Amino acid sequence: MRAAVLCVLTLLIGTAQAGAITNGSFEDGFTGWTQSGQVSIVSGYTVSSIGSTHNLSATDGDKFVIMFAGNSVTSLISDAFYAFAGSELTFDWLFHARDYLPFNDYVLALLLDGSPVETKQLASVSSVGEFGFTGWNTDSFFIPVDGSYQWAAECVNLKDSVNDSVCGFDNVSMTMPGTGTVSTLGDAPLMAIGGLVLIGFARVREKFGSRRQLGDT
Ligand SMILES: [Ca+2]
Ligand SMILES: [Ca+2]
Repeated sequence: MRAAVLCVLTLLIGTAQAGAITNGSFEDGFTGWTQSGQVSIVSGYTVSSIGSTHNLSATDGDKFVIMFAGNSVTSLISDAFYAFAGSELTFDWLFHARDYLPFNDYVLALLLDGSPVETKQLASVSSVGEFGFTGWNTDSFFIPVDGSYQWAAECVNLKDSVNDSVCGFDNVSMTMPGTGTVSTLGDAPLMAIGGLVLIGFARVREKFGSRRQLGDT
C-alpha cells in the first residue's frame, strides 16, 4: 500500500514538473489561454512606420499573438500556472505605436498571484516615439516563492478609442534553475484565477490611469 501511494505521489510530482507553459508559443491558437478584446493569432505582422516597412514573423515556431489596443473592451491575454521559487518566466514582445501624444497608448505585462506581484510597462507611445515601433524584445519575471501565478498582458488605448496601437507576444516560457520544468493548472483553477486577474488589472489601472472615451481630452 505504502509503495502504491509513493508510486502515485511520484507520478503526480512527475506530472507537475513536466512540460512548460501550455501553448506558450501560440502554435495551437488560444489553447490554454484566456483572452478578450481584439486579439488574434497571426503568422506575420507588417509595420509601416515613419517611411519604412518591416515584416515581422514569430520568434518561436510560426505563429504569435497580436493585440490591438482595445476600444470598448480591453485587449488582454492571460495564462495560469504553478511555479517554483527561482523560476524565470520569459516572453518576447513588440509594440507598434499607431498614435501620437498625448494619446499615450501602452503595453503592460503582469505577474499576479491574485494581486499584482510585479507590473512592467513594456513600452508606450512616449517611450518609442509617435508612430514608432520596437521590433521584438525579450523580458522576464522571476518567481519569488512557490505558488500559483498568472502571467498576463494588456494592450491599452489611452485617452481615446481610435488609432489603436498594436502589441505582440510569443514564446512565453518558464525555466526552473537546474531542471527547466514547470507545471500548468487545469481549466477549473484557470476560471477561478481569471476573476482574480481582472481584480489585479483594476488595481493596475489605478496606477497607470484609466482610458477615456473618444472626444475626451
Ligand atoms: Ca510562436
Ligand atoms: Ca489610441
